[in-house]
Amino acid sequence: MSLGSNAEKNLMINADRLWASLMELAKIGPGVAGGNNRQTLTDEDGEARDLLKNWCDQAGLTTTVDAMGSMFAERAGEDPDALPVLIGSHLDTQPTGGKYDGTLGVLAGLEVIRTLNDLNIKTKHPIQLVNWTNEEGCRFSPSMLASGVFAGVYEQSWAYDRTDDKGLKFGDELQRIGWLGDRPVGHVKPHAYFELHIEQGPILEQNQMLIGVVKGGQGVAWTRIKLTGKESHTGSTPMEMRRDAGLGAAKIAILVNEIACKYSPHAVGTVGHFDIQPNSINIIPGTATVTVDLRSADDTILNAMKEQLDVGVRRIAQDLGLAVSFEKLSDSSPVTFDEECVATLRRAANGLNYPHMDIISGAGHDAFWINKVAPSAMIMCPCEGGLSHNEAEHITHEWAEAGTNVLCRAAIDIAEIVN
Ligand code: HGY
Ligand code: MN
Ligand code: MN
Repeated sequence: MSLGSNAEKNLMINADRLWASLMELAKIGPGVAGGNNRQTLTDEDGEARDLLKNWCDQAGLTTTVDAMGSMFAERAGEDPDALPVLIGSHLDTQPTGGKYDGTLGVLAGLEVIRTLNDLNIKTKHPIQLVNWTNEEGCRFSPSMLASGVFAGVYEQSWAYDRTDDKGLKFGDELQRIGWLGDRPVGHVKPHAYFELHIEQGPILEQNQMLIGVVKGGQGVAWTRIKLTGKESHTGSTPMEMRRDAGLGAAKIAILVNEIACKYSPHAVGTVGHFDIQPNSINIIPGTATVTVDLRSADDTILNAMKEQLDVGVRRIAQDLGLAVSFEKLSDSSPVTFDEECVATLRRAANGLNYPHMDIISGAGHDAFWINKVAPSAMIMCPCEGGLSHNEAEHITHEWAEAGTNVLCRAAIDIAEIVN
């Protein structure tokens, strides 16, 4: 059912209320430079969940929580047998994250529901607001963990055993913050899923677009590589006798950059984490652990990069006399979103006369996994300078408002207004 009546055509969200909620939530887990450090399953994540739950209660929603801690707050539909339309994203942040990555998608979903309540708009399908646990994957890898369990990509027991760099387990931390839900993962069967997210790249702003209609996303391959050499004295060990794991890590960073640049702009590659031990100025590093993040929207390129990484790292290890081990942290193919959902979002942007363009998401999102179990699609708003995963991440009121208006139109289009 598309947007017919004038009421629907004039339906706009309350942008000031949305912005006030964004700023209120941004107070929880403040960073050191104006952004946020609200990592998954920390006390700060628990505080943000409590605030969201209060807001959902005030909006008259019924909140359920599943065994991965994902929150589902339902606005009832008129047809009790109709499956819910899910809208949402994530509240967890990077250690030096911004105020809007994930948070905009959750609070935009809340604003859609608040607006429908204000106007007493009734829909056939229920609408559920979702906060997915551990989208970022920086504390407990891989990213999009809870949505991955929801989509059957990961076993819940495997997810529970994921550990952070202090050896704390995901399952134990979920219990500790009091958000181990009583519903089985998958207790909700979505009719469709829509996610609003900041672009986290420069394309929309450079093209003066308000909306990105996301047709799909890059495939992602995360690997943790451990090199083992031999600690020895930096002063008295001749160069030809060394087994320098730190040197190996540095060469891997150069290798990853060379591989990705070979396929640029259709690929990216990063070594984001280095751990060199014993990290002493006058000891040759005996062990080094690095993480490698390879991405491409082209599966052939992604597979070629993975192969070249494997061959190149083994050669580096052999040349330097190092032992090497690989741990695959995540491995997902490029994503293509549901055509009907994408068309619904494009129709909503058109109806609002917002300048928009099709885009492929560079970053990973929960919608990538939910797309496996329900028709899903995303919209994006620009972010200043394309900057994200940086405390200086910023968006304008206008961008937040436009994205939320499109989310609202699309959600009620699929949820079907009945009054
Ligand atoms: O890694 C990603 O793309 C997302 O930010 N978790
Ligand atoms: Mn995100
Ligand atoms: Mn992120």
